This record gives sequence, C-alpha cells and structure tokens, in this order.
Amino acid sequence: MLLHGFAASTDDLNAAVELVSAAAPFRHLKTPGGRPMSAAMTSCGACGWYSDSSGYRYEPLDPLTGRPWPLMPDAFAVLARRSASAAGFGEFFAPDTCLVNRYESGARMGAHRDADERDFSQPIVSVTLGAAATFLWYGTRRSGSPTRVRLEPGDVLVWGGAARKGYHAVGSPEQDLFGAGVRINLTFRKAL
Ligand code: MD6
Ligand code: FE
Repeated sequence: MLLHGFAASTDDLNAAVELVSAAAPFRHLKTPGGRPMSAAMTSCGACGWYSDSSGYRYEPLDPLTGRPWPLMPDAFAVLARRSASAAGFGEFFAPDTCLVNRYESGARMGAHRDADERDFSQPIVSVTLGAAATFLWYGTRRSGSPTRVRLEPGDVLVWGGAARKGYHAVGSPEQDLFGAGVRINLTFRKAL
C-alpha cells in the first residue's frame, strides 16, 4: 500500500538521519560476490543489515565501528508504527531495525527480495526522503515487466502478507535542474 505524503514532517526524519549517520557512517557494502553496492547504507536499532564476502545478514554490532548500531530515533519508530497501522497491519508493529539507504546520482538497487529476516509475518515499512525515484515491483518472479510506482519525498510504502517476499528494484534518484538529487530511503523491518 502506498501512503502518499504520509511522512508529513520530514525535517524531523532528516535530522534523525543526520544523528544516525554521525554515529554509524554511510558506507558502500560489498555483495557476497565482491561488488560494491551503489547505494550507501547504514542502520539503527538492535541490529543492522550487512553484506560482505560472508553473505547477507543482520549484525548486532556495526562491523565498521565495533559498536552497537545507534538507537532507533523516536521519530522513526513512531512513523513506522503509524504507517503499519494505517495500512491495516495492526497497532503493534515494532521494527527492531531500520536500514537507511542513500542514493546519490546514478545509484540504484537491482531486483531482489527481502529475505534475511526471521519473521515474515511482519510487514516492511519503507519511507522516501529527498529526491523521488521509480520503484519497480516484479512480484513472485524476478523477470517480466514490473509495475512502476513513482515514490516522492514523504511517501510511505507498506507491504506484507502475500507480497512480503516479492521481487522489487529501485531506480536512480531524479535529478533537478542543477543536477542535485539525493534520495534517502528508510526501510523498517522486524528482523530478529
Ligand atoms: C528503496 N527499498 O526504496 C529500497 N524492500 O530504496 C527496498 O528495497 C524495499 O522499499 C522491501 C520493502 C520495501 C522497500
Ligand atoms: Fe528491498
């Protein structure tokens, strides 16, 4: 479900991204095959998503700093819970991690599905800040022509149930006349 403009006060969220990334810097993780990902990532919460030659997984400590990931900011947790509720997933969505993706010009995310979590009964809440981008929904197969959804800053995408393991991808951030356009994506999950 797309909740258009649901994240109304994006200033609070952007400030929280600054706090999180001051403690756990954005970095370009490598795929298990050794290729750097074009989106820069960090996490907050009880664990953080990670990838290197050992595979995709959730880590309780940030391997870059050796410290726990930053606490989930209240503004993040409140928005995630309100979004899941508005999309019909109940009042009690309590994500234990938020992956923060930063897409600079040309960065994108290829087709994948989110399958490193333990609890697929819980939805995923995904928030777009900064620049817009096109979201591509493939569904049960990685191939075929995807459904395209334009995600604008303040948009919240919630999915779960039968769609929880669907394949999806994200295009590069739209650039303005001056070539500026960085998209931040917050992806909340119950991973542990
Ligand atoms: C992005 N999002 O929007 C990347 N995954 O930049 C995802 O890969 C994603 O938005 C699972 C559920 C929602 C998402
Ligand atoms: Fe995903």
